Order: sequence, then structure tokens, then C-alpha cells
Amino acid sequence: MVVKVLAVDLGATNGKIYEVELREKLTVRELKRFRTEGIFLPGRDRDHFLWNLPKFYEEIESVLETSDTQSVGVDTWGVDFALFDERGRLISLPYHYRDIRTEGVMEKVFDIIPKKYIFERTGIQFMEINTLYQLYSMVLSKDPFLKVAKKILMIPDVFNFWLSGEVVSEYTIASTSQCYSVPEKRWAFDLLEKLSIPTEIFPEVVSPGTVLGKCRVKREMNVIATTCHDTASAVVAVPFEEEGIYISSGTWFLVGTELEEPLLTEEAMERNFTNEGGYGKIRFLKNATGMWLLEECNRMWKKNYSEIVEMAENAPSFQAFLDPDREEFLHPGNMLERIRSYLEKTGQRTLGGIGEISRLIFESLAFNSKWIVEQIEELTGRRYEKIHIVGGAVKNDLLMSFIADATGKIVVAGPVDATPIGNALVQFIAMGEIKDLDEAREVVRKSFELKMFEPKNPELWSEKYEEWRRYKGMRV
Ligand code: LRH
Repeated sequence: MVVKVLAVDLGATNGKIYEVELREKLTVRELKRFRTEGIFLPGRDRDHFLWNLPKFYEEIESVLETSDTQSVGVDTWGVDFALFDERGRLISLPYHYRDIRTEGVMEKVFDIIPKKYIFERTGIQFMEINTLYQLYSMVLSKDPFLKVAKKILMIPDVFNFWLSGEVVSEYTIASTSQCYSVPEKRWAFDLLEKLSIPTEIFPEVVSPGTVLGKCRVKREMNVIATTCHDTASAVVAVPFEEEGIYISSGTWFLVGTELEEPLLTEEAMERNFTNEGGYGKIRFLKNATGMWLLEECNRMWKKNYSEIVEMAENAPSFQAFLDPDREEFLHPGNMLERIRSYLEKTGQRTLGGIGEISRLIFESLAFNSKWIVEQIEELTGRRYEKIHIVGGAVKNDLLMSFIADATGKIVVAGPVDATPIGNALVQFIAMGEIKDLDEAREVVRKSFELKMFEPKNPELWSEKYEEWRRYKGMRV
């Protein structure tokens, strides 16, 4: 019998639904693609940046109705959540993590709970977008939604609930919240209590690969809680043959390695690394800005991706340097203007053309990747030969070669659809069709062509890296 599953993968710009079939090899077929970007809805004092979740559900439902797969699994971005009342009704459209409501909230939390304590309890890095700070911003603003909430569900948990009726949270997505203790494998209620966040709203946590039940839309189909965090799914599909570094590339660059146990040292905390839950492993990584900068610029340019890459290729190199992780680039807005003002503030020359700006972004992403890889090696005390890159940026040969040059390591690029592939692989393991993670990765190696990039000009890049370092974290 042929086994087929549906993998629903919602990202911060697109939602995609794939049918993944397992025979000797995997076959991936994209069935549907729709925009997921947040929407600004006017409020009394300001616009609120929200997710149009019911619309995404409608899109998923329409595919389920005509599908004949054995199961369905949903993965999405991390940290965001929705609140439900006692009748299981969605209380409001959930906030987008890039909404400004969490600005300055992290520091207010540190006034109550020491940073070190939070890191040791949760294992999670400090980002103002985390669920913990979103919830605390609601406590501070006495948000009535929080008062009537009976359950909190992370975004993929919402779809699992709507599709199966089960009210649970899946482990990998729960771990992104910073409300969950990765070392102890349970919600960190003591932290939440100190911040007056209601603890009774947190649901039971289940492991990735749990069969939740029959799908309400299509009874013949099972709903499986896969690795519901998109990055966790992507990491499952990294074709590792030995220990190594991965970059899951998309709006974000998640640069990390796999560990057996969380690394909770003060150094890991100071460098803002995270220990997110993975499929049987810990995802020790750093969240870095990825294609977000380019996506935001392209809202104005309106070019297709290959055109942009070609223009960048023809633009002169190392004209300026940029730190992609600066706070001023976090929220949506006029990114071209922000980059222009950043260059001016840091005393660099202004860049005008699409090619110049996109080259600046690609080079800086490559330098930033090197910076993170170096830290992973220092923190784990290991050396890695190769960097596996999966996800959307894999289509960009120029960027792949920049990363090889910047890091001086071999880049193995692919598969591009790692997230839905990982999502599907976890479903196949749950169904007993694939034995374990190692076998799943063997299937990936057999099924997809991987591209290798060797460093060509590491000396020049390492010289320029020193210049870039001056701008990383620069206070201006
Ligand atoms: C990537 C991602 C990342 C973070 C961010 C909010 O899509 O899931 O791992 O959690 O979104």
C-alpha cells in the first residue's frame, strides 16, 4: 500500500499544503499556497498586527475535503498563541509576534525575575517576541481577553484542536514559548505565577508523533501532532550523516546543532542561545534574522526572487556592512528607509540600487552566519566540517556560496522543502512506516538532490569579516 500524508506548513509569509508520498523514496507535491502575512486592523489608539487564522483554516479545510491521504500534520512558526473561552471559542484574532505590544516588556520581566533564573528554568533565549513577554504585556495592560481565557493554544495547536477536537500542546512548539521548562519537560508554572499569568490555561503537552484522533473534516484521515514547530520539522529533514551545523533558512535563519541535553551555561545565556525541543533531541540554536529584510524591501521593489539574485550578483561586493539583527529591523515598515538611515548613522556610504542593497543583505547574512557558527563551536567545544542549509534560501546559489566563503566550510544545500518533509517524516514514523530519525534522514538523502558549495575565496572573506564585526551590535 502506498502511504501518503498531508503536511500543512504555515510560515510568516506563505502557507503551503503538500502531499507527501512514501515509496522507495519520498515524493513531495505542493497542493496549495496562500498568503499568510499579518494584517493591520485599526483599534482605538493604534493599528494592531494580527493573524487572520480563520482564513488559514478555511484554506486548509478546502484541501482536506478533496484529499485521500492517511493523515494530516500541521506546523507553523513559533511563539504566537490564541486564547479560547470555556466554550472553545476563539476569543480574538491572535497577535503577530512583530506587533509592537511587547516593546520594553522583557526588561520589566527582569525586574521581577532574574534573567539567569529564567534561562536555567526554560533553556530558552531572550527575544521580546516570546510568548512569555506577549502574555506579560497582556497582564500589564490588564487585557480583558486574558481574564476570560480558559485555554491557551500555540498556533499549530489551534489547528490541531479545530481539526481533531483535542486540546493539547505539542512539545516542540510549547518549547518556543519560554513558558515551558525544556530541562524539566513541563510548563514552568512558578515563573508564570510570579508574573501573574494564569497557569490553569496551559494544556497538557504531548510528544511529536502523537495521533490525536480522526479529522473532523475527513473522518478517514488521522490528525497527527507532528513536530509542530516549523523549525523542528525542518531539522528532522536535515540529511545529517554525522554531527553538524544546520541553517533552517526562511524569514529567519535558525543556526544551530543538535544536542542530547540542553546546554544551560552562563555563556550560552550571555550569547543568547536557545535549547528548543526537537524530535528526540535538543535544538541548540540561535534565531537570527533571515530573508525578512529582503522580503520587506521587496514589498517596495516587487521583483521576483531570481531577478533580485541576478542583480545582487552583478553588484560590487563589500560596499557596506549591516547587522541584520538590529532591533530597528524587527517590525514591519519601510525597510529601505531604515537601511538607508542605518548606513548613515554608522557612517557608511548610502546604497541605492536593488542589486547593491540585496548584495549588502546577502553578504551580511553570510557574515552573521559565520559569527553564530563560531560561537556554536566555542560553546559546544566541537568543530564541524559542514553546514547543512535547508529551506527557502537554498534556491539562492549566490547566498549559498557566500556562506561557504564566509565560514570557510562546505555548504550542503537542500532540501528546499525541509519543513513539510520533516513534518511528513514524523507522521510516517508515527504510522510505523519509518523506524526512527536516522532512517528518516536516510530517506531524505535517497530522495533529494543536494548541492555542495566549497569555499572559493575564504581569505578575502575573513579579512572583510573583521570589518563587518565592527558593525555587529554597534550602539548608534
Ligand atoms: C521560524 C520560526 C522561528 C521562530 C519564529 C517566530 O519560522 O518558527 O523558529 O520561532 O518563527
